[in-house]
Amino acid sequence: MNKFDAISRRRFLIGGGAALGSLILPGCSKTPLPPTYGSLLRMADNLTYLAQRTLLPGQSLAREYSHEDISSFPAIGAVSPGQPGARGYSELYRDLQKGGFADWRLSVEGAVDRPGTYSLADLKRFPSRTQITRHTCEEGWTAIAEWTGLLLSSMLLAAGMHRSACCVCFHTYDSELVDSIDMLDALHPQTLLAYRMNGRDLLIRHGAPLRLRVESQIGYKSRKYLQRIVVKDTFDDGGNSGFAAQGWAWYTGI
Ligand SMILES: Nc1nc2c(c(=O)[nH]1)N[C@H]1C(S)=C(S)[C@@H](COP(=O)(O)O)O[C@H]1N2
Ligand SMILES: [Mo]
Repeated sequence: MNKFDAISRRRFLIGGGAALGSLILPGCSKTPLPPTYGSLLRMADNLTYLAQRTLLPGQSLAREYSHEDISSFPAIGAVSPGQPGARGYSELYRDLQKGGFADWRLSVEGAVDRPGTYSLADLKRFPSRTQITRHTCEEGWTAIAEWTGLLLSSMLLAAGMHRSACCVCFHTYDSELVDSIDMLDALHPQTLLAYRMNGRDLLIRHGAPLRLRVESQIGYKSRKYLQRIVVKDTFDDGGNSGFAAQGWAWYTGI
């Protein structure tokens, strides 16, 4: 057992009184740290990861604000991935957008007992949560908005996530790149699959019809235009098609 194994195991023993802890332990104790690809920066990210996951309670809540705090909110990326010529253009998305997303489905796959697809109406039948939170973009701006959606954890439980699950990968319409989050973030009580923003259906420029909200991480981890969710029982940051391989820090806890 190496030092990191020991620390992460101890953290789980200390912090794992909740059922959640024992849920996360089996798969993840095998791969306590994301790979570094020999990069110094990645090693520093891993130290941040290790420090936060060791010292902070994994389920600490991001601050929530009141309606008066809601601010203007820039949109990042394409105006719409359905617009020919736009960055991240997708014919699939264009057709879905044309149909008002009636044919859009979220696919849930991988280390789950019940893989399947969900329409927007299906997702809206889950209990919803509304939260007003601050988004922090790596480019240096912040913005506050109200988000409504279902907890990612509800979806994972409904899909029968395996006890060995270690991380959750997100595929989107506007990019070939895959991103992932660990189970502490995936099961975090503020991690949402959001379909509403500021009381209205999510606008296309903000990721319609469904986006991720990971309030414990920098803005780019909150993927827009969700297409597929894949649960993995070994650590997977998307490898060569992952964000991390493009030089983005995989873990950006705030
Ligand atoms: N699919 C997808 N998700 C994405 C992005 C993107 O370009 N495509 N941009 C990211 C970045 S850098 C930020 S800051 C937020 C911005 O969300 P917003 O466009 O709603 O402001 O989305 C993140 N999620
Ligand atoms: Mo960002």
